[in-house]
Amino acid sequence: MSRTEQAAAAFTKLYDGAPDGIWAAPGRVNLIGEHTDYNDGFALPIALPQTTLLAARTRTDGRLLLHSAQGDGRITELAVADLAPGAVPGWAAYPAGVVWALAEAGHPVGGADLHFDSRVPTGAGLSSSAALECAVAVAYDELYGLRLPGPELARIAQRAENAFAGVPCGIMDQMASVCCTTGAALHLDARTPELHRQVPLDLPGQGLVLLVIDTRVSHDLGDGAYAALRAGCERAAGLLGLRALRDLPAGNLAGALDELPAELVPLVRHVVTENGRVAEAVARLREGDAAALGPILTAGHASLRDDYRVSCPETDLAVTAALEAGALGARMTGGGFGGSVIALVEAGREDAVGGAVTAAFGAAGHRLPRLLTATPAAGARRLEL
Ligand code: GAF
Repeated sequence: MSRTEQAAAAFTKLYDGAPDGIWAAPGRVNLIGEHTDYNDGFALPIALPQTTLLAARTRTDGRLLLHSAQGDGRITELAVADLAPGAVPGWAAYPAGVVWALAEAGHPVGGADLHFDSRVPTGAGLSSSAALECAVAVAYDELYGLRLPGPELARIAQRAENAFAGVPCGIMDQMASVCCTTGAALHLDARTPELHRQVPLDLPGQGLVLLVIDTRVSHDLGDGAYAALRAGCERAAGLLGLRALRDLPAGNLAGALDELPAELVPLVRHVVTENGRVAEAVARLREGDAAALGPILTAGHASLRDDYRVSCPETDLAVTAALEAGALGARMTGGGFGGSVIALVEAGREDAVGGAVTAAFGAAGHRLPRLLTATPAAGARRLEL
């Protein structure tokens, strides 16, 4: 039985009848452009082949029923009319928040029976929550005949996470989950997500592998550190008289840093140089030179470690061990404070690099990492049964 058939069969058993359809939404890794999205800046994520599947069917009584194959077996039952920020605890806040956000935006949505089955690792910085949200967004879009463009669905999903689940994230993860395409990275302009571009990225064709190293140090964006960084960036932009740090040209960086209190200097330096690294990475990819991403990734990690200070001993060790084992470049990906590291390696070297990182973790007494490889995969979509 395929995964799709399994999800349909589980739905049928739970809800006594077949689903209206099955949708899939992927997790992501970001190649470069970290902590830039909430500064109206740029990023370059790819969708992972790992997805969250959603089997769904509309209801006419305004009830919203949620069940996850990864949950405790119980069905959470809610009334769409009663959905309110903060009212739904746990994982169900992410999908329920999307229904709330659609209704809040004035879209004519009602209830549904939902069954999720996710293969996106949780707590690994690979956007498992965005995958949950975006699966609901695309399913509701079709089931309720909304026909919203991808960036609008991503905005709805981000609104769910910000206002309903209380996580002050930017829009990168939701844009990646909805708008990525197979064989390309998504060049995101977070100020105007509609202007995103697909940048072809044929890793196997260029003899490259992107190794994803889940450090198994669980990251949590809701714990205050992410919000504090975001607030620091917004304060710096305000002090500089800018709408957002994206509006600070790299040529004016040195002068701007002189005007800022010391604690904001490294934050601003990271954001401005990171936007520059995105532009450089896109230029190299457009020239067909994916291997040239290597040093850009490694420079991005140094900036996140030394200036933005969102790395941790495990992510730093994964980067160092991967580079020592011959990776072309490596960096933490996602929000940080744990999560995953990506390493760009020549094809055939992935086992050696992965083995070296695992050995280094063992020697340091860390939990051993989980390894996977990533190729740029498709964004959220309906699956054929
Ligand atoms: C997390 C957030 F959800 C994103 O919006 C982004 O800010 C990222 O951290 C850091 O680049 O994934």
